[in-house]
Amino acid sequence: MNVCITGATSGFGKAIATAFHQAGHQVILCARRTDRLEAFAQELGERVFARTLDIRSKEDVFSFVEEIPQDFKPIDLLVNNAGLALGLEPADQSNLDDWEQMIDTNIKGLVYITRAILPQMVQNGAGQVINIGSVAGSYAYPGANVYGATKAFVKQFSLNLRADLVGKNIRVCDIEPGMALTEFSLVRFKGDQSQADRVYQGVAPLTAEDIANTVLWIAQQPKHVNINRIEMMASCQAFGPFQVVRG
Ligand code: NDP
Ligand code: 8X3
Repeated sequence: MNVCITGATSGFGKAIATAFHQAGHQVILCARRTDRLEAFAQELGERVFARTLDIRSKEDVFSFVEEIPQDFKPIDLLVNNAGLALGLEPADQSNLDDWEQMIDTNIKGLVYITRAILPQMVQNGAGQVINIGSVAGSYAYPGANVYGATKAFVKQFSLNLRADLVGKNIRVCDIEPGMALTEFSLVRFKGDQSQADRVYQGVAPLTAEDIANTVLWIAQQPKHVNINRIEMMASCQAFGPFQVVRG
């Protein structure tokens, strides 16, 4: 298979790329940090096409897809993983630039690359899209405001893609993980390592490998099986009560 994975320099994306590469597939990788991307591509060796890309740039997303070498086509699987949360402040105190970056990455970037690749899949009569959503797209929590809303978009976009693509031999899934140990919190807290560490203190969160195994399993299902959504959490995480403010 030829597998395109966005956000492959860290966390889930890197683990997903490793899992598919180890399983013998060709991987097409992108992310913004060239040094990390090149080092990772070298580490993997053969069967890799890697190219720096900021998925917020519509023009560059389409150029990237154009530049994918012929021997890495057709793209059998697109894993829309690149994304981020920025900040945990209440909505009235949030940074508007952070909100825009989350919308531009988690929604617009995901939409650009999906739109750039889908016609090839339709023409080829085969393909699969696996989106990385989040439990934050289904459950509200304080400070998740725009981040959670972007992941709700990813969930509904995934389901609507299913509706459009049914009968075209293209499968779509939204994986919705809870707390997982990656660089996610370091990014959310703008490089504050101690704040990021506190998120995972005293618990066993999901790992990037847990997500990679799930993506691989979904891709390995027979063609007639479409996993629509998978919501997964660390055993230590569950749901809180509704808040009721009295008086
Ligand atoms: P990481 O921060 O470890 O990885 C995020 C990846 O996304 C990096 O490779 C980063 O690469 C890439 N990325 C970010 N912005 C862009 C951009 N504009 N263009 C291209 N690549 C970009 O976090 P995770 O692995 O945890 O996150 C992966 C996905 O999983 C995200 O969509 C996140 O929302 C989601 N998620 C994470 C959970 C968690 O608890 N960890 C739980 C649920 C969902 P670079 O900086 O080099 O561009
Ligand atoms: C990341 C999981 O619970 O931090 O999407 O929002 S959570």
